[in-house]
Amino acid sequence: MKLDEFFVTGDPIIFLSQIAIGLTIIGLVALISYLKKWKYLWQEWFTTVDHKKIGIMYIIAGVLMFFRGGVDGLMMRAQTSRPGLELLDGQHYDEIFTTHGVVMILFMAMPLLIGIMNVVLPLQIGARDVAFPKLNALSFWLFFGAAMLFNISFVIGGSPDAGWTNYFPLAGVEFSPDIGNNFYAIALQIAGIGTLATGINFIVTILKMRAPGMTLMKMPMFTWTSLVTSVLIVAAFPILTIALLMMTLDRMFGAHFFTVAAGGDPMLWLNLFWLWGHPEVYIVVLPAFGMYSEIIATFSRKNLFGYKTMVISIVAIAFLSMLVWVHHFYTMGNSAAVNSVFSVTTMMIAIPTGVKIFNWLFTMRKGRIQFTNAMMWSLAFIPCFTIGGVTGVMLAMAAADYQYHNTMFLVAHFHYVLIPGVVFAVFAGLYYWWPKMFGFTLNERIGKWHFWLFVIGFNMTFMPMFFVGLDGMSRRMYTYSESTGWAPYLGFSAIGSLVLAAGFAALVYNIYWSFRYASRDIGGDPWDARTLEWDTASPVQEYNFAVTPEVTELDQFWKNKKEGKNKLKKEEIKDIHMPSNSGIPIIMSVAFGIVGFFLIFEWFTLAAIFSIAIIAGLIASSFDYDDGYHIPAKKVLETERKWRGDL
Ligand code: HEM
Ligand SMILES: [Cu+2]
Repeated sequence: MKLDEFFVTGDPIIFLSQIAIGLTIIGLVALISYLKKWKYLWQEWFTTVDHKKIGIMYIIAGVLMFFRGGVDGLMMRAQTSRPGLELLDGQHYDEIFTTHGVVMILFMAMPLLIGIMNVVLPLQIGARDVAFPKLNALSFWLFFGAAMLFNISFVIGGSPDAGWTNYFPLAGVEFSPDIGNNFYAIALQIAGIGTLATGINFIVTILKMRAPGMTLMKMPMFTWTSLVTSVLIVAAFPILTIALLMMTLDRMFGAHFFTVAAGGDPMLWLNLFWLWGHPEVYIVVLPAFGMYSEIIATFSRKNLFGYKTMVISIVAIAFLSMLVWVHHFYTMGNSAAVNSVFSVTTMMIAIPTGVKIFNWLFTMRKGRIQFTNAMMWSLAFIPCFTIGGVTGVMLAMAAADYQYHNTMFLVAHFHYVLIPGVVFAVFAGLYYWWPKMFGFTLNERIGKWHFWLFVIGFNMTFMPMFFVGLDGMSRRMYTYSESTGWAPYLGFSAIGSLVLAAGFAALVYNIYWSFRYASRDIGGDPWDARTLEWDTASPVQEYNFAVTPEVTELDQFWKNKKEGKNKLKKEEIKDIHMPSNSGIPIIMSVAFGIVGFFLIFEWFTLAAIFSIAIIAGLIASSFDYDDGYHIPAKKVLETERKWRGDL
């Protein structure tokens, strides 16, 4: 293989990125060495098994990936801002919408949500950690390794270019002979394994580690949505695993699962992909619903309206989400009867979703609403998401979909679902739980800039797409002529995307500002909240709870506060058992990354040799008899005294 087949060459934008990436890596390594922080990073972060730190690492990685995916989005909007522009050529545009879609869904939405779940879940159920802390670290490092592997594709080897859905036959070797799509097959596979492990980990955590007295129907709503999401992960991700494996066999080993000429069937790919892909969009939206529920209740000073119907509707949504996948290919030759069935199941999802929207509105009714940033995002979510939902029902009608199918109308629809449903929620969740993670709140005033710029920019960017879509502009078009009349809409949309980007910049500035200047004196419960995680210090002590809380009803922490019963008893504090750090997860992930890399380049001997490292890691792991250490009661008492001010 020649060097210029290895590195992507010939495009000035990519050439500049290569230089920038090289310099950034050298700069980072030099900076960390200069500050002598390697040991700190290794001991405190790279080998940690603490759910809170793992959560924070997920969040940092997710924000970085949001930046990457966002830049892709901006480039697409720039390219279509005027008719006939040639900022990107067709091939480059294809690569960018593909990586944008993959990065946003798998490497932005998933890690940000899983990151917040990691931080909050154990705290909310009164636990010390997740059920399998080391596996949790492995999940994170597999995701992170996979994200890095996927991201280098645009400078090394070439990006995938067949869309985030990677439909066959386009995605097969016949029409995509370059290795770009191998990146898709392998990186998603590695990330998927990590996600599946997370799903199992969270299910066990929630079912087995709740504080005494917390029955299923006394769990906070975010815990409920995390549980249901985890069950969906365990139901859906194995399907992705199999589909990607078949894709790998097709592309690299000459199998023909998806090629018609040799007896395969591309529709098999569509069925498998969407049988995972549709639940996947609920996997990312459900935890968001949980966050909004917590935040709206807290800042309305009321308990959540219709808790039971909320639980029922989440379960109903999850169940229905597995039964609707065919709505992604109504136009690909199903019978009218099949289309009708899937049309109906799809529309049924609007019912439980509507129930939830009304529950949130009723929660606010007669509440004493506080317009904090977390609450603002939750409020903006409701109308924006409703636009996404209503246009979704329009798309759900099979006959009408023959008109909208593959147009910008669809692109507008799913951004109206995913951005309020995921991104707004992550912002709301960050503002809300930031003090738990870092011990200070983000600045509310800069936060308002972040809010207004982002929400206005979001609507400016995506609203015009509904109109050009109805006017016949298909999705994934990299250019168009003046005579279409779309130029004013797409120009407006491009400006909107800059406003959106300015909103994101305001968030980054807010984080910077707050790290430097925000007050550290906020206590454990700055929002006067309702659930157990607020019964810990901010930032949370490494052992979470000095004494495991007892629960007799919903919103136990709120009740304790009202009754003045949230005091600790000195006698109850005992030695606390903690798991030890482990280097195995990160080392395993590096091994997975290297094997993945060789597989992508189809250097099979090297891949086989390095797979031995993975197996060795598994064996080493099974001989790891370390059963942790204890924090002495005296030390716990001291720590608790410091932040509680009594005892
Ligand atoms: C930062 C703001 C964003 C901008 C400016 C943006 C822009 C775009 C544009 C212009 C397209 C259409 C490409 C085309 O069909 O020609 C697109 C596709 C897509 N976007 Fe976004 N987007 C943004 C955020 C997001 C987010 C947050 C998500 C998911 C959580 C997302 C998921 C997707 C997906 C899945 C596709 C389809 C890719 C494909 O066709 O294969 N986007 N985006
Ligand atoms: Cu769907």
